[in-house]
Amino acid sequence: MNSKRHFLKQSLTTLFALGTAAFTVKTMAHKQNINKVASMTPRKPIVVSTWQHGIAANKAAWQVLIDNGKAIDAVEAGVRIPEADPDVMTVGYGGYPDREGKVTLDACIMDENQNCGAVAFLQNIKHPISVARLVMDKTPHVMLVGEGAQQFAKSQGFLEEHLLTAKAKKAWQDWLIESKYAPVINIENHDTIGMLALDNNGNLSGACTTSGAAFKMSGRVGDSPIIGAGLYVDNDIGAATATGMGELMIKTVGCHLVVEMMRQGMTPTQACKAAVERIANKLGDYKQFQVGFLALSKSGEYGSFCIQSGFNYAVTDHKGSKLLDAESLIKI
Ligand code: SD4
Repeated sequence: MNSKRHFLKQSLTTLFALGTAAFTVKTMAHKQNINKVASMTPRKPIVVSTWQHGIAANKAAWQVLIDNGKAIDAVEAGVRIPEADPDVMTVGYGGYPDREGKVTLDACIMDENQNCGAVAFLQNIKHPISVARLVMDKTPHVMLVGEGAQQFAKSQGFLEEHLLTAKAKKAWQDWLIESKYAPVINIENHDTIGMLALDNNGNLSGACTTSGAAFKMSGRVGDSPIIGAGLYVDNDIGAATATGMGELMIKTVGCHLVVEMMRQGMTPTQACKAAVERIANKLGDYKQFQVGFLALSKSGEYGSFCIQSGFNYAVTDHKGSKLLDAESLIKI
């Protein structure tokens, strides 16, 4: 073999060996992260959820968890509480309508086996999370929207109900006076519930449900029913959910990003912060909006981070329930 060819062959062999070594190291590091997470003694059961209404929602979820129930059943039971509460004006019954005066609901749910179900632009059905659960359990699909979602819900025994309360109607009528069509979400008019739970068997699940941005355009769907944007669960690593201006979460596939950051070894808080920073670095207009991420790891560690101060979340475990303020990018 002439020396040029010999040199080339040797270089290629070396390069291949280096590449293989790098890949092996990376794969090992990745496996170690999974093992690290899996080998910690999980603080379980535990349930976390967004905003103050999370306290009442966690209570219902906790009941399922301490009865040795599954995380997927806990999160469904939990978020049904604000869905049915007319005083929670950002979720389910009593939620703010769109600019046409219609309450349109988005929800999704995900279990420990990567099964998931979602509904979007669903009208006149009080518990979108339970419809999402049935989409997951009983159909070959992940998401049903609008009329189709409603028909499916009715076929499963859900009743058509009027969801626009007098209070929400009044708010809409007041809004109509100026009819500012900019889909601005600020800290006052959004309060989606996203809930994550770790059960006694060490399994994670999550649920997210909302009436979306108040006075949104008709047909607008936010991040909350979109797996990866408003919710994501990977039972090897952790789970994340989001609240706030859904468009920002969709553009960055925010919750999937949070879980992937945890896979790389970040704590839940660090991962939520990294996702908020991604939004800040990529999307110029982020400052006028609120976004909050909440994450729970396989070991029961939780954390949160948001753009504006004012986002809080509820944590319930054996020590009781508490409401915590998330750290924020913009401090006031
Ligand atoms: C949305 N993310 O529809 C939802 C709104 C929200 O707290 O989170 N409210 O964009």
